Amino acid sequence: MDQGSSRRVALITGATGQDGAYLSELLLSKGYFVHAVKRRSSSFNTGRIDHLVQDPHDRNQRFVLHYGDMTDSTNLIRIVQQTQPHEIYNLAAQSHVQVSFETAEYTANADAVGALRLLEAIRILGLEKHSRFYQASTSELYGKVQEVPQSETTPFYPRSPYAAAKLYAYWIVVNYREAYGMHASNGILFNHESPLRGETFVTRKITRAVAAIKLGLQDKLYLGNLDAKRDWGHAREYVRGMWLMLQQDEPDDYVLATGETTEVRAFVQQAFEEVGVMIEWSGSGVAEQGRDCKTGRVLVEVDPRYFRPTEVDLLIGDPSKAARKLGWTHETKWRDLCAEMVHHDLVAIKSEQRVNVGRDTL
Ligand code: NDP
Ligand code: GDR
Repeated sequence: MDQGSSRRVALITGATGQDGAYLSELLLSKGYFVHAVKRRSSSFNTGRIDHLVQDPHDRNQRFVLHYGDMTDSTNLIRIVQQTQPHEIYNLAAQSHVQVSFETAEYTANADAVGALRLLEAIRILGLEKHSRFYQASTSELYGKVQEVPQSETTPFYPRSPYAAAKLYAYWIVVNYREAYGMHASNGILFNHESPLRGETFVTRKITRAVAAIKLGLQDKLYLGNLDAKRDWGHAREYVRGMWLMLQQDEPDDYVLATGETTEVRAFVQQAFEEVGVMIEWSGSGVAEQGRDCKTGRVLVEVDPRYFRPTEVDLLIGDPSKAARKLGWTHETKWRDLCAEMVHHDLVAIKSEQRVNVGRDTL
């Protein structure tokens, strides 16, 4: 494995996820040698990065996959030791908020202690001054609304095992920066979506369902809290912000967001409009329904199983520090993002043999 002496070398955990795929593409386009960590799985889990995988016999190979897991410190130490990365992007996490209520201990292990393991690997190997570190922190840290818009100075109030685990990760990054002089930064990223978004997050669940309903493959879309408001941006633009954070002379923490917030209900409406269906709402709470204005057919229903024990009602970020210091801004508006996802899913679902409607759709 010849990394080339002058080439920048990056290590990405969570490379098989939405952000990992976009970040891998970005770094490869910038000439980096990219080491990507993937978990062992009994089924293929590299669908988002298959187009980047190269023949290991190719002498010009610049994208290398490593088996790894955030719960295995010896494995992480070995990967960091072998790859000697200039930049480490810690994107791996059990990232589903509702699932974290079911798998709280595992989520803490992977998301909180996992970040610590990686930081310790850097320290054990004496790479504090060699490896810069990015931590995938989240707007879920803000949780219960304290102030809006939320910025780097807004107090945290986590509302889920996921957010509590990410809170630990946030602070351990700050602590290792201050204690050991590491170039370690937190990106406090608000929700970002794309056609690569996991199918159980609300935007993708909606766009896939709208496409499947349009194609006559699904009857209805069942959702939880339609009142929740999120600040949705495009994932491709957010990974650029991650990279910019590690190019700064000094490490710091930054919010990446659009500054606009939208109800889940409005996203549903917009997604249906993309396929020519206007939704009319009636009822409230668990009795709320969305009907096709023309036919009266019920297309959206509320199912309380998707309600969370504690909810984050409103997220809207203030990205002005990132704009000022990194020169980062978002470009894609949420309606265009929604359109891109619906049109992607219309094509994708046509090529699937069946839609896994009965599958876990949290
Ligand atoms: P995804 O859920 O799409 O990807 C998560 C990645 O982590 C996958 O590659 C997954 O592997 C991997 N992973 C999960 N558990 C482990 C583990 N124990 N060991 C090693 N790898 C593991 O998330 P996103 O790409 O959307 O998000 C990336 C990061 O950013 C996450 O940490 C998330 O919490 C955080 N974040 C995301 C935001 C968003 O809106 N997308 C906003 C703010 C923060 P596999 O493919 O095998 O499941
Ligand atoms: P979130 O994303 O919890 O914000 O975490 P998600 O898309 O899961 O939920 C957004 C909002 O939609 C409401 N909702 C539903 N959510 C899901 N998943 N399924 C439903 O059926 C449904 N109905 C309503 C939710 O209650 C919530 O209010 C995402 C993840 O990517 C985290 O890893 C990341 O840290 C944050 O974004 C920022």
